[in-house]
Amino acid sequence: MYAQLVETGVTQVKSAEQLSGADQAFQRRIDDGIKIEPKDWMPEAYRKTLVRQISQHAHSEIVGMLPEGNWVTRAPSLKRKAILLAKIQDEGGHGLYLYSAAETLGVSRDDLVDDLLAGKAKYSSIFNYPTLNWADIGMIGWLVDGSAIINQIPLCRCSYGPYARAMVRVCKEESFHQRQGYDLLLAMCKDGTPEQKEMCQDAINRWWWPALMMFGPSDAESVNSAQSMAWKIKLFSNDDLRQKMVDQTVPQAEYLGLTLPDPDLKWNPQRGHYDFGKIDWSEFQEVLKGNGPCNRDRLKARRDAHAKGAWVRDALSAYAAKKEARAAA
Ligand code: FAQ
Repeated sequence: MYAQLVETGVTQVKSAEQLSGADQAFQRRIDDGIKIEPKDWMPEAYRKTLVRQISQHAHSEIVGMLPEGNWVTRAPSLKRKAILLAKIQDEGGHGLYLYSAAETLGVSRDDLVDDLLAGKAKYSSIFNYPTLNWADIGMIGWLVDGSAIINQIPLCRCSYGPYARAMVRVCKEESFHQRQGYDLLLAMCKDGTPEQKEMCQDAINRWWWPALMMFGPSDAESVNSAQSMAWKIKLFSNDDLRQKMVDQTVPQAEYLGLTLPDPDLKWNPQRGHYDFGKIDWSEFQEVLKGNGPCNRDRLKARRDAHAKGAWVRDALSAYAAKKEARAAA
């Protein structure tokens, strides 16, 4: 796939002759599977690519708490509420590890958060969709965390040490998140009332296509993939991971007795994969431009939370200054 991406010329990857001596030595380390650590020399473009991807990932975890947070007070039982709270707290933790991983590349967390609040930074398109009924919480666990795992397991082997190590724990937690989502849907689809099963069908109708969009634009349109794959920041292309998600999810949907909203979905014995219908990339582009159903609400919620937390940051700075003054005295 990497060769195909380079061939299509979507992204220009420098040939060995075009790379400087330092760049060549760096590329050899990557090719040999040696992890790059914060104090190692790295090309500026490698550093920038990592800051871009890791910070977008961190923002996604933080904004991703909002759609589920909407249901904490309305969870149908104490057990489901405790599970949901634990999951949302895990996502907050993932955001914090990821901001820390980004900081090892010489950027400040404050600047990254400012970019998010100013609407300058991207976060995953999926979190701009609303959670309208309780089954949506199951769909987020099953489909959204499910997609996140497929994307993130390879990142445990990516070339940048702090990002790869952060991903190990993140993936273990995402796996619990996916299981709890599927368990919730099993309860509604297998043991629930016909109305509850209908809620699940309604939810999958709304979440299926946005979940497929999470993997990013098609390989032909992905501007960053070729270089990121050469640097082993990404190990698989967007389309390969998306196909994996479809193949994995179809039998699980069948077991739930739900219909995926795609008339073109069918097993292709020649390819050994499911074929699926065309993704509406115009919808994806609109969401990225800020015009999804919840973009404005999500940013407002983050801005309000940040403003409300100002006194905590002030108190911590005052405490740190006092401690420093005491130590100096
Ligand atoms: N949404 O050239 P590519 C989670 C942008 S965590 C928004 O293919 P790349 C946990 C992309 O940034 C979910 N923007 O880019 C959870 C680029 O724009 P730029 C997040 C998107 O980086 C669960 C442009 O399009 N996971 O779910 C999206 O090589 C439940 C061109 O695209 C990660 O961040 C999108 N979906 O590949 C939390 C994983 N897709 O920056 C709470 C790490 C693409 O040039 C509840 N990230 N764009 O201006 C990655 O693997 C990659 O960054 C991709 C995109 C695959 C997302």
